[in-house]
Amino acid sequence: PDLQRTLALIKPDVYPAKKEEIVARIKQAGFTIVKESEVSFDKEKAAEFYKEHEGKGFYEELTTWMSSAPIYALVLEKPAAVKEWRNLAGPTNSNKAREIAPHSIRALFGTDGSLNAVHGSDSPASAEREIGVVFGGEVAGVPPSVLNKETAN
Ligand code: YYY
Ligand code: MG
Repeated sequence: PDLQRTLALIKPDVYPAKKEEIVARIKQAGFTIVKESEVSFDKEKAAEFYKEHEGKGFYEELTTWMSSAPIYALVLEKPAAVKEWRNLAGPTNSNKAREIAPHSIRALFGTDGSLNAVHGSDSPASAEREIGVVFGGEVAGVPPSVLNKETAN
């Protein structure tokens, strides 16, 4: 099956404290980490990243929070990566996640409906856009074979 890429973010509520545990779960689930880096959003970058939510009640708080401290960004690759990473992350609200997906990352590491540990792109188109916002486009446009060489140890 064709490989696909998605964007994962480890958010300020759990970064850096839980980063290693979360990355271990990502690897355990069979994702290839194509690129990873600590990043800091300023308010404008957070607003661009979450622009689909502009105007919603939580937008101001969300973008302020996501620009308040460093986060950890990863480009993940595997077949059906977008859906697979959303499944591993779990439902948006960590309290709901604990009810219906108790082994998910948001169930295990998140707090509530806002502080929920991780981000996952919601479609291949979102993944491409978000990878561009975070990594400046140099990942989205480059074939996996090249990228994997660049990031190999
Ligand atoms: O894609 P996902 O992160 O699962 O949820 P979104 O509906 O895209 O919302 C983005 C982000 O905003 C969510 O992870 C937490 C926060 N949020 C919130 O604080 N309050 C809400 N009612 C909905 C979302
Ligand atoms: Mg979303």
